[in-house]
Amino acid sequence: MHAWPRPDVPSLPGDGLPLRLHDTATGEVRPTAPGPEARIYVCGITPYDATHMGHAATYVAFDLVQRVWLDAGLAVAYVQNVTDVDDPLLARALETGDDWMALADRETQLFREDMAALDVLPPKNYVGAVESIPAVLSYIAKLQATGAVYDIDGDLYFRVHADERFGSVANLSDDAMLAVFAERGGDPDRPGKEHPLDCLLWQLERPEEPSWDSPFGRGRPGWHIECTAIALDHLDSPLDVQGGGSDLAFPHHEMGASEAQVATGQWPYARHYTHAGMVRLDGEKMSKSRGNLVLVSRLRAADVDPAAIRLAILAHHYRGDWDWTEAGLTEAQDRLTTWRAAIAAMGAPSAESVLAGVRRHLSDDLDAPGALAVIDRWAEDTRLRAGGPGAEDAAAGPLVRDVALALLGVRL
Ligand code: 5CA
Ligand code: ZN
Repeated sequence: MHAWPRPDVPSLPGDGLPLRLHDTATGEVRPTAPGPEARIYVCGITPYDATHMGHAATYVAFDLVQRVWLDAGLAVAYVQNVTDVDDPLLARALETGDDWMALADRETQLFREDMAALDVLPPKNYVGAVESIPAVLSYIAKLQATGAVYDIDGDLYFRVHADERFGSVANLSDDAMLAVFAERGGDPDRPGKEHPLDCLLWQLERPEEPSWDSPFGRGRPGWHIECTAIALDHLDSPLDVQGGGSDLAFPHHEMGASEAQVATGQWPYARHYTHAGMVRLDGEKMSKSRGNLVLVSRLRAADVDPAAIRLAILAHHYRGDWDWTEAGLTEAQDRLTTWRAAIAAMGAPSAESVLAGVRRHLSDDLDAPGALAVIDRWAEDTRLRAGGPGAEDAAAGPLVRDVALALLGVRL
């Protein structure tokens, strides 16, 4: 599958800083990516509806990871998937009478356009689940060879406790795991399961559903193994970062890590499991299933500057949950206007401390609000000096423009 066009990234003077990032598994902010190439897998969309601000915020957060790594001189191997066959997509297609493939193609294309508009750097490999079925089959076979697979009426299940470290990504209690599993696509109560948390690897063909030939019978893959297989098919393990929204920590990233650890015999699957907080609307998680959506495409159609959308996101630390509001967008638009005026103003003070400050904040667990405050102070300084005497640096405006674009993805 193709991704979207790569926006320009200006190179900045001096050296970027190594990125420290929060890891859900250990609860710590730790250094990332010790090698010359950083490897990241970020869970992509299930394309049955348009990109909302929650998706946008998650992909902008991981875009910052990529930007900080590039600035630090690392090569970045970034893989993102498209869950182009899964229960919610098929259910939506059935509901609307759409062809499931046409629905997935349409929404994936809209997502590409939204990401390009938001200046999100594309992944190196953008990979669909459907095109990855051969990889999925090979990882199921590997799991089978370890004895970690059993079947119920022909459907294949992974014994999650075949991984002795199962549970150590999200660190939930048994009760919490069971409750969340049932809420997020799991089937804890299916008769015949050896353990309620065991997860589906391959589901035999059902009426009205797409299916593929396999050594295990015609059917389709379970959700978690799709991401595991796509990641390991394109990236050496351990990954430096497995990323996604916090709603994926359990079960998705927990199950994926255990599948990978059993299939490869290697621990850890990822050195960091990093999760973005949930964006809410009126206090409720924004979600396609709830339908309480603010869509990127709708804002774009209303001529909202994508740089303002990005600034509205970056005003919140990626790890916290937050509410999308009109007031937040207005504030971001005002900030954009102020910054644009400052970079065009005569008499701007030197911006070297802006570069250093933005680098320092972003390298410390992506502290985007701290980085915005650095540019705010410089813009305010510039305004106060306008027309007055004082040290002037003609290179300052262009440098701030480059810092904002290269590190924050904000086009001034
Ligand atoms: N296709 C799977 C991952 S393999 C999936 O979760 N798709 S999704 O379309 O539901 O979500 C895409 C990404 O956006 C995921 O990383 C998810 O965690 C994140 N996400 C979904 N809703 C929100 C939200 N309200 N706030 C922040 N991130 C969100
Ligand atoms: Zn995933």
